[in-house]
Amino acid sequence: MSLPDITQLNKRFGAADRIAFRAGPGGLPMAALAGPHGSCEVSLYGAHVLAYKPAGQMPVLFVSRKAVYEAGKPIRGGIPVCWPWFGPHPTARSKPAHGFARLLMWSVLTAEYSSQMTDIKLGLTDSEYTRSIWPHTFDLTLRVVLDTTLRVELTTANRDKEPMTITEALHTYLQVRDVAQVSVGGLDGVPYYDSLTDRKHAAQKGNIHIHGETDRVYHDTGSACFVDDPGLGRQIVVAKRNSHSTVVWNPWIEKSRRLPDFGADEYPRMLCVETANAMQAALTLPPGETHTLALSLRAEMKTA
Ligand code: TA6
Repeated sequence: MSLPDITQLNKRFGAADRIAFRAGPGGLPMAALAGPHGSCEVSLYGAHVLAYKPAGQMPVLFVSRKAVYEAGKPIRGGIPVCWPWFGPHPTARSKPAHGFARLLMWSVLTAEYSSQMTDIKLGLTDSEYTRSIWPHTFDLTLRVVLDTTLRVELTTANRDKEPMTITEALHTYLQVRDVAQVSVGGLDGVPYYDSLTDRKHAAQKGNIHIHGETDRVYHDTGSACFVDDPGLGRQIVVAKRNSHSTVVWNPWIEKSRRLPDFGADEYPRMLCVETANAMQAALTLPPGETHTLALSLRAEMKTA
């Protein structure tokens, strides 16, 4: 995988203390964005948001200390882009879990800022490699907008002559103080599929509490999620647009031990609340059409 020239990126897109490109972990190029309301970091590898820190607050995203930063491997944490399929490939288990978008180097399309906002767009188009595992031509854009919230927008453009069917997710790893103390509101009454038991449930009862390995796909919901974290004295709001599924995941103890790029002691510090179109929310995009999956993250300190 050829790495973009960081000096050229800074010449073309850099902007004083607002937009800077540098070699991140593993030497992978990343963009550091800053503004009056906070800062964030986006790896060009996978168009992967690695960090988001609102001004005066603790970081919002979790990244494992054992994360791997190597071509062809997913980064454990931040906001992985799962596309053009969510989860294992529906028929070919040899194909990468959660698709290939998070395993490829993206290019910088635009990088701009104003007094309140810093905004970068990354792009990925089909290649011989992608067409060998997914026979479609496409343009994929990831836009990250840093202002009083962090907005992440994944836009799929079907450049093919045939319709394309995708599932997708912005697989957000939130940083929490102790996941066993956290509650997640916004999904009360929503039906969900429990991936651990392969069972469908008619309705979530009240807020979600995590007391073991949890891996659920909530269906037919456009609702924001409210992650209440008493340990850090804050609530993280995960709002979304054009997403019909929300995935909630924590590996807990045993699964954590089986993940080579995740510390066995890290599961209390994280919770995935994922903005998705998964399972029956698969999207079929006609030729020439576009679709944008949008996420907005904000952290609100709880008054004492
Ligand atoms: O978050 C839902 C999920 O599909 C879980 O089943 C678990 O596999 C997680 O994603 C992590 O997937 P990854 O491929 O990043 O290890």
